[in-house]
Amino acid sequence: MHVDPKSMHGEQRTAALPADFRSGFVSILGRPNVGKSTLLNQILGEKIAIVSPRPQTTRNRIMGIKTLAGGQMMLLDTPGIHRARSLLNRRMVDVAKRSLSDVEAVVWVVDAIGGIRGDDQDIAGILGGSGHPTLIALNKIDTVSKGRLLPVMARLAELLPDREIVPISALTGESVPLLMEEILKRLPVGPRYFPEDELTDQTERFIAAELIREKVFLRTRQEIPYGTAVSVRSFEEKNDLVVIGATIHTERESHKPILIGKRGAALKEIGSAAREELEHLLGCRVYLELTVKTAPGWSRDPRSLAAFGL
Ligand SMILES: Nc1nc2c(ncn2[C@@H]2O[C@H](COP(=O)(O)OP(=O)(O)OP(=O)(O)O)[C@@H](O)[C@H]2O)c(=O)[nH]1
Ligand SMILES: [Mg+2]
Repeated sequence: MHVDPKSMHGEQRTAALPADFRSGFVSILGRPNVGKSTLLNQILGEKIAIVSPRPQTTRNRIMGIKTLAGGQMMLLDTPGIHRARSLLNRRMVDVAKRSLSDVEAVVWVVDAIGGIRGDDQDIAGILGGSGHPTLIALNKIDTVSKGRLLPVMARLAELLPDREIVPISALTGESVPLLMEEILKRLPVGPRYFPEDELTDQTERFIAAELIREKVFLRTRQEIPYGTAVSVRSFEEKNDLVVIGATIHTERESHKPILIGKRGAALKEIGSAAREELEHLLGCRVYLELTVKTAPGWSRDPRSLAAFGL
């Protein structure tokens, strides 16, 4: 997807890149809920990856492209790595681990509030053996005192020695420019792969489905969001209006009335919250038609998972 199609194209596209222009793919890894998607959005300055206070929000690999004067990085936001039991969660963890085979560098995001957990130890083990240049982003420093960071940093240095640790806040943006500089230093000299106004390889349809899923994550409780998937049935541009038809698939019949709410109130709230963000992202008016459908066992069925990119 592009941002602002009228931006600076011609001039800069033909201008020669500096001889030391760097480029490459970078995986953003970490356990669930540490702020990987928030970091991607902060780096891009646009929201392309959905965020929620619950773990296991991101299910797919999401690429964001950041072009700077000195280089271009293709950042891969990934699902959180954890000891997964269900088929859906195992597939998600596989997506994250597989991203390592496509990248030149890794940013390991660690949660300064939550501290180091068993999943972090597993990740350190994976990264220690991977041979990729790795930076550690110690995130959420807006909420902890400096004194509390030190023991976490010491533990990280034990788990994965000799890697630069950059304390950041993905939420406020504090030290994120410094992190970007450090990422760039670790990439090889290379070409600019994408036009500089390109933001992501995700389609508008995919982002629309994700934004709807985010609103379900934010507005429903317990296991409901985890048993929910969203697909876009139709996406039509009509003059200055985009008409989107989407289906919320829910694993259980009993979740359907909760998602729909009294006289459709809950579904209406989900729809209007998603529509508002879609209008901002697409830069035009959006008409969103949402329906809820029961799809028993979709998260345990490999064919259904494949339909959702897993
Ligand atoms: N205070 C604070 N909260 C943050 C920061 N970064 C992320 N969060 C919050 O942490 C929660 C999880 O953020 P996400 O970006 O969805 O985390 P994630 O690592 O992508 O999570 P999964 O996709 O589930 O693996 C959200 O409530 C964010 O607002 C930060 O720098 N400071
Ligand atoms: Mg995420």
